[in-house]
Amino acid sequence: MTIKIEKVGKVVVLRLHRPEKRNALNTALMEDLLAALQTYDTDPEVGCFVLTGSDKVFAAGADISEMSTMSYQEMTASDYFAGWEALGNIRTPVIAAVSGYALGGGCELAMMCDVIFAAESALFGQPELTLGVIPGMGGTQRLTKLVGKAKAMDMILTGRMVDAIEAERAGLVSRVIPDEKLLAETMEAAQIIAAYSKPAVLLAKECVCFGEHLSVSDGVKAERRAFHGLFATEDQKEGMHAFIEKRRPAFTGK
Ligand code: CO8
Repeated sequence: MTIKIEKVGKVVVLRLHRPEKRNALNTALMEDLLAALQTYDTDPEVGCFVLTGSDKVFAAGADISEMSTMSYQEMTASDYFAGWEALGNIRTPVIAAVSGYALGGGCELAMMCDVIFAAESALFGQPELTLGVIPGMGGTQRLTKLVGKAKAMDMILTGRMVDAIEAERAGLVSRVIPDEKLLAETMEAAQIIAAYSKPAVLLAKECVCFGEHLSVSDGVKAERRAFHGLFATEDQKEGMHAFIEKRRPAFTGK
């Protein structure tokens, strides 16, 4: 297996594990990761994923050895990298906990997650031009949406790495955490998310994701319908009654 899987309460931790290749993303790793995400996504006992690597590297990008000899015909016939888009169909929130290098496809994989928490040691970059190619797993699109054209152009055209502080300032990551606390703080956030009503969490994620494709007014209408729909759940009654009764809610996902 190219990943390690651990379930802690309602959180599934997926650890990229190809240490000898700096967690380079080959086809086997993609298949292992997607299979795990798809298996647990529909499990009512799973409320959040944490995707992480090692202390030194989140992922050093797509596997250059796997790609290096491929022809144009092989690339297009296999629609190389298209498989990664399946990650966008995962409905349960995914937090990327990034320590060390997140380069090329590694940075793009982190950006496919819903939230990125970065260790102080994290380094993000899109070095594809140094290899004679361009980002191929969404980097030109997602990075630009997250950090704006100026910073995205700077990173993609020069291939330089940005550290965690610069990444946070630019809007690429949501938290910078001391290395030794990265996993603990990420798990704390993941457990908070996983304890909420799962239908509500799924809709919250879905509504935020709508925003990328809809106008604000269409997005607000879709959000309102989703909000109304939650009044068909027991968890809505539980959450609001618990507030009124001054106790902690016990959500069941129903
Ligand atoms: N692919 C394959 N193998 C890799 C990769 C990689 N991306 N990164 C590292 N490795 C391998 C090395 O070849 C080496 O293998 P070996 O021991 O057999 O020689 C081993 O991992 C260790 O590597 P280093 O000795 O370089 O390790 P360091 O700790 O000194 O350095 C770095 C770590 C800085 C991460 C360094 O390995 C590095 O720069 N890696 C490459 C980073 C990079 O260029 N990433 C972009 C890849 S391309 C991409 O992601 C998107 C492509 C989009 C194409 C779209 C097509 C449709």
